[in-house]
Amino acid sequence: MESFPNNPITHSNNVHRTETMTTTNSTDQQPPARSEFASDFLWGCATSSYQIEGAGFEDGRVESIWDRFAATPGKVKGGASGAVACDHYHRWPEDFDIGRDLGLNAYRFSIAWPRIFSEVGGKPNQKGLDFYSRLVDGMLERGLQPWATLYHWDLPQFLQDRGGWAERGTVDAFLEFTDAMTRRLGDRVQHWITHNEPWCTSMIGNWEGLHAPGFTDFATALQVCHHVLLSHGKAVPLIRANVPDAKVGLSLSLHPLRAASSSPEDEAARLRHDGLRYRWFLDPLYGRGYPQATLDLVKDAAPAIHPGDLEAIAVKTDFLGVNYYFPETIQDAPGEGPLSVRVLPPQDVETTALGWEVAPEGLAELLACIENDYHPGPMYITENGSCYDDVVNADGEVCDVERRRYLQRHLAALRDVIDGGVPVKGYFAWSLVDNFEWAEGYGRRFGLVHIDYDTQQRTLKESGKWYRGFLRQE
Ligand code: IFM
Repeated sequence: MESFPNNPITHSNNVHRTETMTTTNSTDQQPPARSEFASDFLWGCATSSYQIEGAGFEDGRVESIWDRFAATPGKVKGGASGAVACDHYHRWPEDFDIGRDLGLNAYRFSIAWPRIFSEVGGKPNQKGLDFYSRLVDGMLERGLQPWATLYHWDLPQFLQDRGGWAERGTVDAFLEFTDAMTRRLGDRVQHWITHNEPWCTSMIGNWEGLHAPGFTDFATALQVCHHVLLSHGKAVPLIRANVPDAKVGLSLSLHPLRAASSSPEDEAARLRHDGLRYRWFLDPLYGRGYPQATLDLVKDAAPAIHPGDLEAIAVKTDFLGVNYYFPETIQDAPGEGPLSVRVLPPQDVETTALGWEVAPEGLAELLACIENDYHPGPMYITENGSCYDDVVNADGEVCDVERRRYLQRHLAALRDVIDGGVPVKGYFAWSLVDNFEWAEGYGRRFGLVHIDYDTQQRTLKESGKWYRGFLRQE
């Protein structure tokens, strides 16, 4: 689950500059065709371990912070957890067959750290390593290029018990995990994403308290964020040492930011929000350190930074993963949170079932901003998708026309921004299958494939059929 429109957060102060990069007015035209993208463009779907695997305590998997959080009354809607989820742990061959039949040429998955380590300094769990090895073989057999994410939020609880990401020692533990996985899979997996959405790991989990581990302390969140970025920076050379010709990056969740009005106050608020939501991540990753204006605002909540940390974080990467869902509108709100800003809920615009604005032009705007501001090299859309209240009809079909349209319009926007010169090399739809949507439980569906959680039956939705036709150029 991404930031909610009313959370205390939000994007770039360069939105106006997009005009020089691209045009974004063609998102409502004809659906795009695959032939309008480069022939080597990657077409994937993305998933994550805790959201789909299930098999909560099988084959030596230990408790994660999400197991603990989900077991805490009131934290997850309906008291749901990922204990069974889509039972992908056992049903992955069927899921990968669906991916192959869709015509995907890539698949993004994440590795559950609690399947690999059960104690600090322990030996990696052979059964956990073997599972991911089988998974990767299964992808390759079906023509799916594996894109492995090392951290998609399921921290082992034993590490949280020692302070979690707020503790510097967790960086070392992450490196042990990275080493184990890249040694085991590095002969077959070339593409590695160190972290998925550090914003969510740090801020939603430790400031907003809406995700595991559920803390509400801003200083803790900033320290967590620093350690997550540091662990990324330190993992990159390790991955390169273990994986021949590795391609390494990380995935950030980002939003284009709009000021609520043309008033100087709202514009200033947008810039403050931008400093934390966008520059706090991209500036250090691209060698500029944390933005001074934001450091001044957060004052004593600023993280402890050791000599050499910023150099480590600024390690050169091979790509940037961008997860895009919606734009944010920012209003000046004196005294509200450390930045005196408010993120407004969308008004008088089309939204998804989660209340997220549908704004394909925002994808183009965001990508053009990143390109203008940082020139990060190749970018991949590592997540983009929409939540709707899908139902299986009497004919056994899911007519999710809104999701199909969402997908078409976002791909059209992507085509246009690429035509405008922004180097995006692949697109991963979120998600292959409906899954555990974190604090929202199972009521929120993002999949191209419907899951009946009682029977585990998979049904390709209308949106999935359209993606299949698009990919197969039918
Ligand atoms: O389901 C999540 C995913 O885990 C991270 N990015 C946003 C998705 C939709 O909320």
